[in-house]
Amino acid sequence: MTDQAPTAYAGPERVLSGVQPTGDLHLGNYLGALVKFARLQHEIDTFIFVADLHAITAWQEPSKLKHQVREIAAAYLATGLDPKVATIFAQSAVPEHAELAWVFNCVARLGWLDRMTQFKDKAGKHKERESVGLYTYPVLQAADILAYKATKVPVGEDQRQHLELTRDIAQKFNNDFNAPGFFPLPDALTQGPGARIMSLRDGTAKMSKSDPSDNSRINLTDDADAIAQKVRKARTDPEPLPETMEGLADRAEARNLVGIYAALAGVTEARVLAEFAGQGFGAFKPKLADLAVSVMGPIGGEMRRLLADPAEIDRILTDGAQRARALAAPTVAEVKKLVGFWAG
Ligand code: AQP
Repeated sequence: MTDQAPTAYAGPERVLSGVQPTGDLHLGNYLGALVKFARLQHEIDTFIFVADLHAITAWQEPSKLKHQVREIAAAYLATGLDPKVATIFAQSAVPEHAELAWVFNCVARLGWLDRMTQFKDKAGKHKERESVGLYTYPVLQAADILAYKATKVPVGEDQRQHLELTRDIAQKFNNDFNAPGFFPLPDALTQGPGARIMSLRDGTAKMSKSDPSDNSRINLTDDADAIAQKVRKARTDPEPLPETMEGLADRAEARNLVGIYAALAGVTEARVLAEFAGQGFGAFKPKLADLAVSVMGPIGGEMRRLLADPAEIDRILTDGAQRARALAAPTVAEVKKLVGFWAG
């Protein structure tokens, strides 16, 4: 260990993010992550992966996992990721993720992981029954990001704490191995109106794939009828919409629906209130349903079209994995040298 002053990373800006193939993607994944990927690919070198290593931190049916990976890849393509512009790949096709994660397991401290709220939320009262992988999940996430020396990570608000841990790991690695500026300290890109979409049944819980109630979320593959019905059934209150955001302070469900409308329409929440102030949910919900159908409907259709030709998706993932490995392998080789491995 040295106590050398940190030197700033001087490499290029790069975006990296991923989604787990653990079930139907929903509006929260779409607004919190996928929309940002499609936008960023035209601004910065962008790497987007399907997180199948992360997925098995909870049980996944082996006969279905490959298809689940293709579904996420189809969602990426249907929401505008262009494989000629962005690098799209499956995490398990790039062994450097797991290799670097082991080194980072030895850099991260138990106390750091003990503070991760997502593990506490997911494990609940029975943490001794969870996989060790679920506990060290944020360490693998740090490896995902730093194998590519990514500097920007577009994620939902729920991932902010994990990004802080990635920064801590990068900083400690740079210090411990006397390699100032070797890894960047990446920034989470969580800004935007879709950063935290809440459940349609409970405005205090995030919209999540693993919520047992399908009515709690709008899935990317829901058809128009399902979307309209879920919006109609969404929990609300009897009050009309107020004129300002302050008026939504204690109305979690109402605030969530206004936020969803704003994110889907690409306008501010204030603008939504300017349009609907004084109206009740009987008037607002059908407008929201129409908007959601018009944005999400074509995505589901395009996913179904893409999934009809899995060979083409596999071709894109194979090509992406080659490009990803070409970048990650030299970084991990340098890490092995810095650590002093025999095979370094
Ligand atoms: N409700 C949400 N609002 C905004 N962004 C969200 N994300 C997830 N839920 C919301 C963002 O979607 C990206 C991919 O998430 P993931 O599938 O890798 O894992 P997750 O965050 O654990 O998503 P879920 O839906 O909650 O899955 P389960 O239920 O399996 O845990 C991330 O950028 C995440 O921030």
